[in-house]
Amino acid sequence: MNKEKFIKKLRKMLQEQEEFLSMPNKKLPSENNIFHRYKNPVLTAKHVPLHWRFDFSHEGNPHLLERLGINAAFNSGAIELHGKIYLAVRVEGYDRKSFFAIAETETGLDNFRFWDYPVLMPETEDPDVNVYDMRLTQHEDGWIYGVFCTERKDPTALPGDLSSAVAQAGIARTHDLKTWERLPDLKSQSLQQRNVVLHEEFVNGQYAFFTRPQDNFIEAGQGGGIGWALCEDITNPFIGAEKIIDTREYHTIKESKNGQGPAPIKTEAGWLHIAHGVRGCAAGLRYVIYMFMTSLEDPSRLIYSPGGYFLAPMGEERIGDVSNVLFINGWVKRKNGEVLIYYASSDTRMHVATSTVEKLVDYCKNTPPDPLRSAACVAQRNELIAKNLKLLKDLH
Ligand code: M1P
Repeated sequence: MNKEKFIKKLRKMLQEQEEFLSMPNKKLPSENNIFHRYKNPVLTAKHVPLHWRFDFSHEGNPHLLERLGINAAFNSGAIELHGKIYLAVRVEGYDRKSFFAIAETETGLDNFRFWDYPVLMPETEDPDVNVYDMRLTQHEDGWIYGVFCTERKDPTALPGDLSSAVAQAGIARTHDLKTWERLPDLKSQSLQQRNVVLHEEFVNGQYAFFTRPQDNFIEAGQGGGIGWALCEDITNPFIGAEKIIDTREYHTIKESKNGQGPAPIKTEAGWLHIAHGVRGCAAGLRYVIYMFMTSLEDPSRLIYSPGGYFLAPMGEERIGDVSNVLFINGWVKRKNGEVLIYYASSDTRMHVATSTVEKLVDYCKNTPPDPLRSAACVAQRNELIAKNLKLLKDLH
């Protein structure tokens, strides 16, 4: 391609991407009056700046070929700072390595723009092979913490085993999402950890973590569910025994595993939690999003546990790199009580759903818990039906 054509093509690509990025999103009618989905994903691989992918020099790349492809933009932490929404996005290259990048928007719903460079995350003396799924916590100590999964090859893997890995919780902190200080990885009594989240408040003068003890890289195994543990010193982070606060149960949406989403939101009625639950089926694992609440006095005490899922993969959300997955590690409570729920679908893209603190608390308090058996579910539903039929009679 001659230089003139090259420049014309590059300009066209930049303009087309700008049009794509500035496309307004559309709120969809709610099917359950609890939350609204939106028409378009808020972030995809296509949102990543072209200067991350192509070499723009005519001399070095006369055909304007892509040099470093991006596979996906998903599982993002979220925070509101000075009225803007920032997502700490898990961006994955064609080479299967993930890294973090910040995307910002004024609206929270569309027009997300990645910063010019991905996050430069410092490493510990034991380099990370892969990092992902950052939860952002604005802690009362004044720092913004990013707690994420750091994955490394299992040093005990047999020769030829190039899959066994070890997952632990990496911890970093920042004031501006630009410069990060890396702290040592969390040390716990569990063999592996993923989906670890820092609570925003001190508890008994200590840092508090939601954890997910697991026996190996994939399976929670003996790890009974979402755990909780205190830590005296975040710069030397050790936790002792983990208390399981939200257990896995047989024949439920979280029978295989579960994991805390972002840090819980404080409400007058208690701490509002959102999490993912996993079950097995003929199509593989199915990941859905569910909610629960814990007590204000003791954030590790479960007080409401609505049965079933809150959000499950729907339409195009069902398909992607790892299909049948909804995953969440970011949400934002705005001053007006609105909640922006950032969820990822099928390890591929990011979406937003909106609700309010009032509705989500109502949902948690008044949705009946999972009665765990078909007959008990029928009894539960019949109670609702009988009540409604009576009310309908009065209506006519
Ligand atoms: O592929 C689905 C998800 O699998 C893992 O979550 P969990 O540890 O609960 O199984 C994570 O790798 C997550 O990033 C991924 O979305």
